[in-house]
Amino acid sequence: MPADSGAQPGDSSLRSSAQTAANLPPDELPEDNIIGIRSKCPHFRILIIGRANAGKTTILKRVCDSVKEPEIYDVNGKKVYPTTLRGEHNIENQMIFKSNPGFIFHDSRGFESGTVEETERVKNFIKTRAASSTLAEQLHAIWYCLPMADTTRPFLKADEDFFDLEGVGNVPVIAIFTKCDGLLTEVCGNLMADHQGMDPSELNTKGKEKVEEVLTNRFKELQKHHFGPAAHVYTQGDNVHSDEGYAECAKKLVQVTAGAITSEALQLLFVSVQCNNLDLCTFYAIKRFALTTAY
Ligand SMILES: Nc1nc2c(ncn2[C@@H]2O[C@H](COP(=O)(O)OP(=O)(O)OP(=O)(O)O)[C@@H](O)[C@H]2O)c(=O)[nH]1
Ligand SMILES: [Mg+2]
Repeated sequence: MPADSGAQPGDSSLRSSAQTAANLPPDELPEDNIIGIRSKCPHFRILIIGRANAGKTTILKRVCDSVKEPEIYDVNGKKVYPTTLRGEHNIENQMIFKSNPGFIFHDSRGFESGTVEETERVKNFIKTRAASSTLAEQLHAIWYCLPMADTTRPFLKADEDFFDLEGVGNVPVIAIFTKCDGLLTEVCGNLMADHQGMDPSELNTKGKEKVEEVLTNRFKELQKHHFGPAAHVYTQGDNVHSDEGYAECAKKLVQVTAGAITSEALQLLFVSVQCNNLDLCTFYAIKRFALTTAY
């Protein structure tokens, strides 16, 4: 945990999960004002899962509006230096972007076939965090990156197994379809073959529509699992640094995550840690005002 986090692991004053607030006596419920919540839980904690090279760090950089690599801390708050090997991450480590220190990210290459050890680590991590009695130590959301570059095999069996995993139930999971430009190229190739001489702008529009349809169907497939994702987003464009579509994806990811959080206290926390999304803050401020003045 970074030195400036304010909260200490195991701090018994940070009582309870807002996700399970309904089971708590009234005096232990999380505060419903943002100063109270932030004093108990200064960070919003997200686990990002995805194969090596899936685009995890890229999407986090867009969400946190950073061009720099994140800083990494071990569980004791000691700074660690990342390995240069792709996909090698310690899920317990905490990644923080200086541009948006309200988020703590945990990084995992997930459920790749054959990596039983990592699978167990992810399961244990989720289980332990779920059992934590402090809001600050709990996991608040999971972002699951699924690269669409391999169009013939969009999901590995191991990925699908994740969405049947007991214990994930309380934490909202958002599916992020990454590297969709590969899918768009393939779809446009098929369209060109079927409609020779199609106008390039029409081809592009129709291609994008088709990609959206394919991804919606893939999302529906995932939703058939016991703990399917609450929502999905997808990256657009191959220039991740300048494409507007990529920035749009990051913005939508934040919006759908806010919408998927069922606890009002956690939703307030999530909205409050946004440094870069004024629209979202305004939307939830108005919504909250409307709800409180309606009674
Ligand atoms: N074409 C394309 N490239 C992408 C996209 N997203 C990320 N990339 C590129 O894919 C490469 C890997 O991206 P990262 O964000 O580092 O992937 P990662 O999942 O963090 O990888 P590890 O940390 O090694 O597990 C980089 O070169 C990115 O620029 C995308 O949507 N389309
Ligand atoms: Mg990475």
